[in-house]
Amino acid sequence: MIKSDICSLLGIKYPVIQGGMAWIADSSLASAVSNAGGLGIIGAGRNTPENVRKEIKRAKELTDKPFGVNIMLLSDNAEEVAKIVCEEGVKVVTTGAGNPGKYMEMWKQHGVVVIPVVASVALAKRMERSGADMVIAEGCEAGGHIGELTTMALVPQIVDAVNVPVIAAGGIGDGRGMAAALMLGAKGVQVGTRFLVAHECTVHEKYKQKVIDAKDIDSVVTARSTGHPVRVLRNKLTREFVNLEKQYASSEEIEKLGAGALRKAVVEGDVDTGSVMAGQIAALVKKQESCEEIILDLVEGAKKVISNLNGDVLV
Ligand code: TUI
Repeated sequence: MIKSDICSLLGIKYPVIQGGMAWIADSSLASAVSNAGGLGIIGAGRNTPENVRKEIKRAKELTDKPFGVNIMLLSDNAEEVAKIVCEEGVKVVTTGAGNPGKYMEMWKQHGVVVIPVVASVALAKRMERSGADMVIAEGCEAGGHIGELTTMALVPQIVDAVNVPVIAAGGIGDGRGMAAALMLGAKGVQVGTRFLVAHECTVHEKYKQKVIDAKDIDSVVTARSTGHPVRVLRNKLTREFVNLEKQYASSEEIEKLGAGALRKAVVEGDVDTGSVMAGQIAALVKKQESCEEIILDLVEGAKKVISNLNGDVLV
């Protein structure tokens, strides 16, 4: 059995957290992951506070297990959603794309377990000082908004820099990736792209198919020049981004091209001019499965490679 401190801290069976993917991770996906023994996360993204509250209420009906909400800090609604999680008694908050420092005190007062996603040692240390219970160290193999460092380089540096448990994210899609993360000192993993194609994920079928069809080199990073780089699968939209960036277009112009593009792909299934956010591990994701099958494959796969390690590499 693979277990760690984070299982008791979060009240979960397996140290597997589902990424709080904006527009994608709703109550259906989050409750399925929590029911299967992981930690399901509702991604608030840029959704309205009313819709996020509805999703939280629905998740409570679908599972009696703990689940969390991811707050995307670039959203204009971040502050309101930060309050809603307290009002609704949500057990866990993860954050992304910024520094959640100003909300920490409120969350701690309400007994929320706070797990910021960080992409640097400096932010990890700052978050620990402000009372974070754990941190998710996310490498730039991840889909969506990313930092600069890879998971391989980032995780051990953050493990050495903080005393709170570290969860690894970015590029983890099977038991081998999970085992590698544990070897780097992580106490668990956060997985996004593989859960995106889960039966219980309500993302448009064309989005799932694009992830399943992706090859190793099919993900690219757009909008680097704006300071908010985003990893997505190649399509007509990414070619337009390249053209704009080649012409040294302004950040406003580049961000305008990206506005609403994620929703367009997720909800409308427009995978040509929409933004198909996915991680570099997409090529390893070959079929749709249930959340339970995904979690068991991650955990059993990790156990298998760890127990075979001696025979394989030590003489
Ligand atoms: O947040 C994510 N991934 C996301 S958010 C998102 S929605 C979006 N849509 C369009 C444009 C931009 C975002 C899609 N994917 N992952 C967590 C994450 N956070 N990765 C990296 C970071 C990060 C980066 C820099 C966190 C903090 C940071 O610096 C903050 C500071 O103040 O130092």
